Amino acid sequence: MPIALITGVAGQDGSYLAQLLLSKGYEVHGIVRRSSMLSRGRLEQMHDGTHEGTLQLHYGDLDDPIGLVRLMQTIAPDEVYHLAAQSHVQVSFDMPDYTGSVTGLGTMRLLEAIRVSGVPARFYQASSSEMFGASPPPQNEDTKFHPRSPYGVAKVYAYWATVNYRESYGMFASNGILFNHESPRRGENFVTRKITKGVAAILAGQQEKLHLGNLDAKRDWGFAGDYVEGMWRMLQHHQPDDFVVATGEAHSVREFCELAFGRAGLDYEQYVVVDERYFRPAEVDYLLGDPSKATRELGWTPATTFADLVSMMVDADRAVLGA
Ligand code: NAP
Ligand code: F7E
Repeated sequence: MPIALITGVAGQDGSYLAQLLLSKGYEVHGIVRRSSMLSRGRLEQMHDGTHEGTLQLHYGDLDDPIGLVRLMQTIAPDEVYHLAAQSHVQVSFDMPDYTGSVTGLGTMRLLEAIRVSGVPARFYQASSSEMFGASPPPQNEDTKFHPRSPYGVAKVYAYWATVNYRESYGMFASNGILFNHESPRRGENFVTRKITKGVAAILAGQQEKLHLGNLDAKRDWGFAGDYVEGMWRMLQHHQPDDFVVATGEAHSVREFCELAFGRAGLDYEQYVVVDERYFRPAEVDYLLGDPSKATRELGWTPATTFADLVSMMVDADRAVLGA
């Protein structure tokens, strides 16, 4: 039975990936922080009787390098999926130093923990389309990086650390350059979930308006459940490499609002208020991924359409509030 270790297992992607690996018969280990308690709700959703095996949780932090070495020695994983990060772009402007330490250096610490422990694990790095930032669309594996936030800068560092350990030590280390992916388990302060939760709260009479920032930004939004399959495929590939995972379709925040409110029979223009508090010091205007390499070499394609994703998220938030 292969052994997998997931950092950030309590996050959106971690919960879907753990679910996928358990269904494939893996022994799955996850790293959580003591404060992860609140977000373990996502993991509860896995105990629905459809998954074989159990998820074993371990305390750890990307800020604790010795602890990471100890975990590597104890678990001796075959595959490490590194998903933990300070992952919010706007927050990274407020906490640039912290974001650099966790999201950037934290990746180097984990790579070094694998190397010094001598465990021959395959390594997946959760790289991001935010590394492309201001580079015009469509973006693929050859597009120049031009990050527009401390988060994007930290992810560029982590990307190159991954390539460097591959080249220096022959490690099987791959970057998945994932474009935005969402789900009913998405953190509540990312724009898609903020909108779908807002729609449900308005319907339930708990909220009158929804305050948002830049409605004109365009993103290539896919479903997280589809994207974790791409992560797994990268580590089963015959060689380590870097891959874009995206849908190849972009929509604006405004279009997301239109569809989400429309799903509930509402007109977004009646409820959405543009609020400068949510504008960023530098914006990423247009991300549109070209996933043709992942399709060609990994046989990966997204299964969920944009309209289905929006409906899934609105319906889930309405169900929570009974609205
Ligand atoms: P998420 O929901 O924010 O999950 C991130 C996880 O990292 C959380 O479980 C968090 O733990 C953990 N974490 C944060 N700081 C940590 C630390 N110092 N030590 C250990 N764990 C720590 O993110 P996601 O959406 O699942 O994304 C997964 C990864 O993919 C992230 O690296 C993100 O940057 C990257 N990514 C995401 C997208 C996307 O659209 N979702 C696109 C491209 C790349 P707590 O629960 O304790 O807070
Ligand atoms: O913003 C605009 C905002 O925070 C999307 C992370 O998973 O994907 C994510 O980063 C767009 C931006 O995601 C609000 O200005 C408008 O243009 O949902 P977001 P993000 O910044 O694209 C990448 C690929 C990652 O790697 C990251 O980890 O929406 N926007 N109004 C707003 N955004 C937020 N959060 N809140 C608003 O009120």
